[in-house]
Amino acid sequence: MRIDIVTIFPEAFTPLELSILGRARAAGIVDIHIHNLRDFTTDRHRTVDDYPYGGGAGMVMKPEPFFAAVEAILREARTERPRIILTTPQGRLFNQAIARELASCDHLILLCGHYEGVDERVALGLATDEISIGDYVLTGGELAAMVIVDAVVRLIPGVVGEEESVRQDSFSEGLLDYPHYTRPPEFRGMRVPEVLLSGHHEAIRRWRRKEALRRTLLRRPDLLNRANLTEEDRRFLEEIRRELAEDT
Ligand code: JEH
Repeated sequence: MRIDIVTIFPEAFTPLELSILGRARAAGIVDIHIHNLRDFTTDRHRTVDDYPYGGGAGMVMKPEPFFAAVEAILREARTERPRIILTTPQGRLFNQAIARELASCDHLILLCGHYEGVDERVALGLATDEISIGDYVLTGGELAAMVIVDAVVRLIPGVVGEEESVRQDSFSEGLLDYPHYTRPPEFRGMRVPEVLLSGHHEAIRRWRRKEALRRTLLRRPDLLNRANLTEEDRRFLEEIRRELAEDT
């Protein structure tokens, strides 16, 4: 997969060179190119912003450098139909289904705005997608682009270990994870649940499933409505509800 990022802060993307993504890059699984938007300006001052038509506070990013940057990328990459993603608070809310969809693409181009935002003609005439990573206010689109790249690249086969990608397809998707423990068996008075030390694989499987359901019920009940629940899951949920009622 090829990924191009267009930004006025190319230095902000150095974390992408490191860790998991750096490995994927080294292995030739992803090819990431960072572009400085100012390199696609034509004036002496390399101007990327201007005053908003209609007045108001702040500055708006001009459309021409974004169009010039994408046109240069398309000439170089010669890929069929890249997804051109504008990160913006007005976009559709990013989630794992969108990450999976983007992971199947050959070429992603991410456009990062700043200031009060980007001239609407970039959304209308250049981007194929407008995406927001969540309902909170960032100062620009760079962190959002990095979140999207991280979530997408780890889904490409060969980027993270086998185990993790298999867990993806499994029915446990859609629930919160169960609690994890490692050594020591007791730490500052907190004991590892006995069942995990028992070596009884079926008992461990049931405990993990029930604890995943318990956490999801307590912390993210909205996820339960969409999860694929088995008869066993429904019994566990009944037990959890009963246990909660006993505790009051
Ligand atoms: C933020 C790209 C480009 C922030 C807010 C506003 C109401 C009040 N999930 C996300 N959060 N923020 C971004 C994002 C994504 N993806 C994001 C960006 C840009 C992405 C510039 N900014 C900064 C920014 C709109 N607010 C409307 N206002 C006070 C009434 C505050 C501004 C504009 C620009």
